[in-house]
Amino acid sequence: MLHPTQVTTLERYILDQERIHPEATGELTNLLYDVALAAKLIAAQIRRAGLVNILGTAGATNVQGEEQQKLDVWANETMKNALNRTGRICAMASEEDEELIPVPDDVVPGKYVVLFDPLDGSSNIDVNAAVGTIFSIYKRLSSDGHGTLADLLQPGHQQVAAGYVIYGSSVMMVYSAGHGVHGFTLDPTIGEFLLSNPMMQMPRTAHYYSVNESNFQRWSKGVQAAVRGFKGEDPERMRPKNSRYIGSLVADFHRNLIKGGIFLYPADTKNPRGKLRLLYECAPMAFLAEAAGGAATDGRNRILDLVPGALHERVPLVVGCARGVDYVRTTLEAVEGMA
Ligand code: AFP
Repeated sequence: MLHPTQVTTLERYILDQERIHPEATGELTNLLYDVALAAKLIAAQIRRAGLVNILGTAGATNVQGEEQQKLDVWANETMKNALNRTGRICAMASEEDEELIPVPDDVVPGKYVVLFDPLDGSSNIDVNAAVGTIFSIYKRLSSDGHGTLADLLQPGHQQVAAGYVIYGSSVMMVYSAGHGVHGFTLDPTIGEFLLSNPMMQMPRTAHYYSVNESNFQRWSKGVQAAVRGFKGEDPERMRPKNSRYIGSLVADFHRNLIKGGIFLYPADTKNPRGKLRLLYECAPMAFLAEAAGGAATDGRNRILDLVPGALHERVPLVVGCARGVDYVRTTLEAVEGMA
């Protein structure tokens, strides 16, 4: 048991990591701390959701045509306000905003851009299931002034950091700046994220698969074959797995990271490019998966190599334990041939 004065806070941990990596200037530390502050505010609001009668739809729809709930709007504003006047970023993009979000004119733009999904899985709030905030950080490509669309449309392998906050039975922030994946649990009594899961590793063997199987008839033959394999119909190549699906990417990914599993959101006839967004969901989760020893593909290509053409582009996603991800890729190749 650690004495309370021996615990490691998020700030202390990131600072220590920076000391190990001399190229670091401290700005990324502060940026991650800005995200953590927003996460604490969002967590506090989510905890109160059942009490203050703010549930329900805000009446608006977001750029994907999905119904927005009030907490989505609130979380989005909270993220923007936590980041926009810090001088550390030159632009942002959010799953809830159609266009690039510039920093105010009276703020000197910084060297990073941040992209985020402020409240992923928000349809789960009404039923008290876990939701999350996903973030992704890149260095700007342009040299100065306001950030541009090109600064935001970078392939995932150029991320300098990515992570998520899961608002579950406890609140956890999980991030990677490329050197391992680290998890911090919020201690609500002192309002600090404390190191709880250093150097998280995706288990080598997947015990679970997570997919919305109600889409089965809409999948390609290859995807159907891969999922049948997870159910035990391909015993020579794949051991049967247990199934778990929450419908909240952060929660499904988090369980697979800890217990060992594969998450899929494949293309289907209703969503021919998949449902999840490359920049706000797939690239940051792929960055974390790879940093933890796992893998992520769109079925054929490594997610981190995909070059986004637009802010809200969607791609199919297969992410989790490397062997399971590879099983999906090779099964697609065998059934459907090379693209
Ligand atoms: P919501 O934010 O609308 O709940 O969507 C959540 C999400 O983007 C992702 O977190 C889930 O993995 C996925 O959609 C669930 O989609 P299905 O409901 O189609 O399974």
